[in-house]
Amino acid sequence: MKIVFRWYGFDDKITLENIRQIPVIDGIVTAIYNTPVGEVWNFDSLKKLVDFCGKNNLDCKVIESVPVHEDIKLGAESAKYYIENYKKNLRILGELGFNCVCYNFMPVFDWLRSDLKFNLPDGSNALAYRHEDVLNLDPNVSDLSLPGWDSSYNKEELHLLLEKYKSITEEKLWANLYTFLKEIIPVAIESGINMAIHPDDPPWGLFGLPRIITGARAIKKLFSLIDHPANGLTFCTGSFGASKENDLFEIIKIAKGRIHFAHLRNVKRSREFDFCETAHPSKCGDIDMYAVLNALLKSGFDGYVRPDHGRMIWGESGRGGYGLYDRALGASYIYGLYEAITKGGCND
Ligand code: DNO
Repeated sequence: MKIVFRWYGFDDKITLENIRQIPVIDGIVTAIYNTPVGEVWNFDSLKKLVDFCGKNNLDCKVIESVPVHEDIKLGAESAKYYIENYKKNLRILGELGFNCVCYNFMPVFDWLRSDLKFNLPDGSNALAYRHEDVLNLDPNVSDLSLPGWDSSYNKEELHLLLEKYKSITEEKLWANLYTFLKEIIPVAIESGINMAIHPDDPPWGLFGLPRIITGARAIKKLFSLIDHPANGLTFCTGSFGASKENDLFEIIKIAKGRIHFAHLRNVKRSREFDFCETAHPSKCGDIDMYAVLNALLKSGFDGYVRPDHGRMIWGESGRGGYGLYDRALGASYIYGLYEAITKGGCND
């Protein structure tokens, strides 16, 4: 298992010098952020990232994300063009030694929260989701954007896109996912890359848009579409764990051998559909992080993990969920669990 840290590239105010001083970090997970979604990434820019990580003694093997163009999810005419570009990106990434690509298949919006600065009792703040607030948002008029999103649209584009999705049922979205996977998985295999789909966050439909990667049944279905380990999963405890319907241990069982990347973070659920993010340790939220990591390792997991969204602590401000301090605490905690589990001290 390798612990990686998300870095938003040269524009990130958190530097590799900062990151390499977190003693448990093996590598970086990053992406190219200034190329429009669907276009081919520049080889030299990627190489520059890889080399820079290397100079800082950090591995650079994981991409999060290569975003999937909406036309692919919509099954539009131009989907073919964007799928070909996706393949080109995978080939370039393979050539540069990347071996894991995280992506998602959520229509229009990536992860969604209603509050980017929810006050926790200890004076820190975190990301939170209140279903009622989200239902009251009209995506056509509200300003929706989150620091982690790979793309944002202007109002007209967004309106047009939402109109196009009116005819996309869950079934159609599954069919379009299959078309995409059928084309790209063989290229991923050739390029030595494991594809790791990120679950929908939160794992339920919003604004009338379908969301399909939501829990155990969906993951079974996903794997059966293309039965190859390269068609794999990013196991995100916070995304799956936002719904109390999801049994994380059942998902780990189903996804044995197919989890290539794990996002480990904790959430505290309140009313049905409402939750806030917390510090990583088990005692801070509803997820038993020890039990989850233990189950993952017992299932043979040997992929990448990263601390996920952190709180803002010690007066830090910046990209919501992606400050330095709390993610560094999270990484150290994950390493502590890993060491205890693998040294056998507290294994059941
Ligand atoms: C949020 C992240 C997601 C994730 C994408 C993967 O912080 O977990 O934005 O990167 O959904 O495609």
